[in-house]
Amino acid sequence: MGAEVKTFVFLDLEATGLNHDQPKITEICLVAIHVSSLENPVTNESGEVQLPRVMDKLCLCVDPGKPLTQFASNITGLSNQNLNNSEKQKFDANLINTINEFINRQAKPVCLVAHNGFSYDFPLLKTELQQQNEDFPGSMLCLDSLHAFRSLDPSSRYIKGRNTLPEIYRRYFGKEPNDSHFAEGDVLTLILVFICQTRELLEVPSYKTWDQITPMYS
Ligand code: DCM
Ligand code: MG
Repeated sequence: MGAEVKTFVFLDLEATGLNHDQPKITEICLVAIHVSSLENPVTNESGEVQLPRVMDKLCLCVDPGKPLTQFASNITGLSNQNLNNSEKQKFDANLINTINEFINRQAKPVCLVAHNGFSYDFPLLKTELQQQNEDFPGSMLCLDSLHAFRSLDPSSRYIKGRNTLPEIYRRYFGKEPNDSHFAEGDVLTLILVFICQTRELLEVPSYKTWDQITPMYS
């Protein structure tokens, strides 16, 4: 199913907390990359994989309209205070329009990719869309890179801390990722590790369609 995907839209959300907190989004980042760039990675003089030159990015901060947990605020650097001081807008019909326009500019079919996306980012995004009486097309593809990396690494499936984004990044690049828990930082880290294994990741059958995603809460 995934073989004909033309554009991968890497996605990360920051939010007020975890699933049981019924979180609201505080930041969203989408970075769209054509499959040709993923399949032909560029390396620097030291042989280290680089981000593709051609990337479309959409990164926005959002007023969640509810308190962040102290922990979420500590790790993301976002707070009700700094979001309010900058007069950020809520996750509203305009934002959904902006996201749709961004996705519609990409060569289709498009597949959304998020790390732990099936458990967190996609259900939360679906909840936010449905709260505005909106949704993505049910046929839109999505892929959870955590599931895909786990399928490449079945023996270590249940090792605690294995295949988290920072752990995979440290394994491939031998250093800490930049800007963890910033939506853009997490997306760029995801793209870099994805590029290291694109071919293998796209061979594991881990796609869902958007209509298979259940909202986190309603
Ligand atoms: N989050 C949390 N507690 C954690 C990890 C994450 O409350 N231990 C919430 C806040 C983050 C969001 O999940 O904004 C997304 O996580 P991440 O930054 O890993 O993408
Ligand atoms: Mg993040």
